[in-house]
Amino acid sequence: MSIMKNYVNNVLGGLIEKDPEQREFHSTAKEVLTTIIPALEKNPHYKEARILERLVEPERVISFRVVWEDDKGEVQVNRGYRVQFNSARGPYKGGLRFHPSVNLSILKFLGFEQTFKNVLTGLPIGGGKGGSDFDPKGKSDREVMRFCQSFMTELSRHIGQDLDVPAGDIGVGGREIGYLFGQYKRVCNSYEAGVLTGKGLEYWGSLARTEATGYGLLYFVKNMLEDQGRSLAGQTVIVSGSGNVAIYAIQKAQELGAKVVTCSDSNGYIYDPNGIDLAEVKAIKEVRRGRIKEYVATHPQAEYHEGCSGVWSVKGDIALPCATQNEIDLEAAKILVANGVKAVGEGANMPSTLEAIAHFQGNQVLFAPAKAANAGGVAVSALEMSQNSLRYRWTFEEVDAKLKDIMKNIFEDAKSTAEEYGCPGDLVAGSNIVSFVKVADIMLANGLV
Ligand code: NDP
Ligand code: 2IT
Repeated sequence: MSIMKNYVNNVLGGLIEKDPEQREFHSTAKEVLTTIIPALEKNPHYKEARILERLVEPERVISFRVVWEDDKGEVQVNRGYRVQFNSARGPYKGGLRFHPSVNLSILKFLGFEQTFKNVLTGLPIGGGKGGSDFDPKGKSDREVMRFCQSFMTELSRHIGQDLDVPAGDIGVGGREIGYLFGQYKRVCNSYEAGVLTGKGLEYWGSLARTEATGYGLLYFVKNMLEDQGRSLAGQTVIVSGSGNVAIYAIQKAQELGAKVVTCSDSNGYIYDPNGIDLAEVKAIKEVRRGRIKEYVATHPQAEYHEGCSGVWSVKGDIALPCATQNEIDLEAAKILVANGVKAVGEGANMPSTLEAIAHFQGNQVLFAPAKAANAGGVAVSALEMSQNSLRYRWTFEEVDAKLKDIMKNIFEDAKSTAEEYGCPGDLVAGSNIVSFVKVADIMLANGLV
């Protein structure tokens, strides 16, 4: 075994030994570290500086108690976190996730992934992630507000516009960011607009931030297809999820002439042979905060199937997983390939398992990895920070044009780096190497950090 392969295996083995239960974090670390071996071989000084051991260790992990009162007057206790992973490129930046499954392994995987994703945007932001095991589902607006206020009362000590800038993720959208921002302002007695992104448009939010992740995903996939002489027009697309990322991915896919036939939530999926009616999905999810099965009440031609994983058995040309991690396992990947899928674009973070990625790549499926394909959301968050610093607002068209450029650059960087390092067409390796080399060089330039 080569020296560098051995080095990577030792570091990965050390992670498993230290925190055996952190499976999600081990997966993402394995995906990144095993694909950057060519860059380690070109730069043997990284090993001497123990750069991998430094990269996999978050700079700081904060865990705290969140106590709040529900509508019945009962006391509730949750756990809050912020993982400040890496500040080489700028203030820690990354979303907050509110979901019962949240734990340190999930937040470390997301923070590690975010560090590399944020470098790809070319904008000056480090990587972090946070959240809570709080479940916003079934809670009243007042309960969500009281939770957010309690959560921010503690979090406010650890963030700041030049220190750490959270945003949304699963379970955290405009409503939650509004409550969190209100409490930050109250606790800190200062209007520090750039401390959070994804804010409402009337209080320093950026136009196109809501749409950015889904739109960016489609811009990336469009670049990837056009590079192969293909187009999105006329393609059948399978989307999972029905939240922020899925909704705006569906919107842009339809605008670009594709037919989207599915969407889902954690209970099940919809198949609409006529193409998903996005206005209805928005009414269910954004207005009523309902369940996706309600779709069939107004669309009798559509089918609802219990169980979200069945969505991958629907036949289509392009699959866009936009729900959550590990939603495409090897079995689902085999079904997709057998059904003739030509491209996969990851809107969610780590939606495909390592085995599923290998199966796609081994079967000539064009594969757009999450940290490149879904970077549009955080990119527009960084543009929101820029606008807040300028005390100025760009038009929707200006932000959208910048987003398009950023997604094109990410695709081209990943593609050319994959070629340069001897793995042409492998956008997983290409994007990991681009960002790894940049972060590693900054960390070395900054001394023993
Ligand atoms: P939302 O909370 O808006 O939507 C999440 C969607 O995924 C919902 O439809 C939800 O269904 C479904 N979902 C959540 N957990 C599961 C699960 N365990 N199994 C099946 N379905 C599930 O979140 P976002 O759209 O913001 O995020 C979706 C993904 O995109 C996440 O992986 C996130 O990290 C990633 N992402 C988000 C960005 C953003 O800007 N928001 C940027 C980049 C990536 P249900 O309602 O039943 O829970
Ligand atoms: O995973 C992600 O990139 C996000 N949830 C968005 C983070 C951000 O800071 O906008």
